[in-house]
Amino acid sequence: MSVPELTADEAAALLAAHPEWTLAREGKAIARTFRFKDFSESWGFMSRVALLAETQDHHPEWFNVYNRVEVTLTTHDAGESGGLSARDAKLAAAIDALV
Ligand code: H2B
Repeated sequence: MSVPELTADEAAALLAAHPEWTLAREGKAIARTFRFKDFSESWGFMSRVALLAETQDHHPEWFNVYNRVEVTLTTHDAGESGGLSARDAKLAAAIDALV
């Protein structure tokens, strides 16, 4: 199923609303790094995001080392080979509401 990519204006609005996120992968994704007290807190955060992702049927790419979690959001079903969509904006907003 093809999902529409955000326009440049829509992507700019997303970043304005969620300033901790930055564009990644030449505008095809957004990324944010989270830092916690320790691994347990990182894992707790990842567990909560995993549940959100399941409810939204939209899943993050991420990398964790101890107290750091790097999250990248992109939509595999958008554009020719993935891109930024409203699904990423919705998940970013929900993740921001957790922290
Ligand atoms: N997650 C992400 N990040 N992008 C998608 O395009 C996507 C997803 N598609 N999770 C969903 C699942 C799709 O594969 C299922 C079939 O709805």
